[in-house]
Amino acid sequence: MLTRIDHIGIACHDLERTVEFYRATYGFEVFHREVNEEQGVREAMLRINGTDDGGASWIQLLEPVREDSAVAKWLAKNGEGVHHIAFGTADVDGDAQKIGDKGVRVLYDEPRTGSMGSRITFLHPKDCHGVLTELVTSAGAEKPAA
Ligand code: CMX
Ligand code: CO
Repeated sequence: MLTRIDHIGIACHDLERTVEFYRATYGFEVFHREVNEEQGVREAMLRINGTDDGGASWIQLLEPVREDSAVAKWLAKNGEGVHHIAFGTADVDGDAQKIGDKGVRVLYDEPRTGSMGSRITFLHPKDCHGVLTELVTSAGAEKPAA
């Protein structure tokens, strides 16, 4: 069961300048940074609020580290902006299976590694009314779905 908006992924050309905008404008601080080589991104996670399923909602700022990455390709076509949304679940495997059974293309056979040791998969934007949609189970403890 999807129980929160886990994050909104925002593609940018310059991670440090974008981090500074979010800090100076809204007061959001960086909680975590990492490079995800598999996804081809350098990212900063800004923690916005906790959620009642035991997780949290984040802004994920993304700068490509490779020209052949999904984010680099998207930036070249669209410029900076909202790249994807992510829903949080305690069971990414089960939810991906259920959503795939409805005819929505799930991009990975098995979830891959996302921010902070989470497990992630993606739904094809063309099957989701134009929205690239991620499903994520965080590495931290979450309350089991009621
Ligand atoms: N949102 C909405 N539509 C998108 C999109 C996005 N982020 N990315 C691509 N599309 C659309 C394109 O506009 C294009 O539409 P048209 O055919 O109408 O022009 C179509 O999807 C195909 O796009 P493309 O540019 O040819 O790109 P690809 O098919 O090579 O890749 C996708 C698209 C979704 C398969 C690829 O971006 C992907 O695998 N994404 C998942 C991984 C990812 O995004 N990682 C970065 C984030 C990591 C993280 O969150 O941790
Ligand atoms: Co994401």
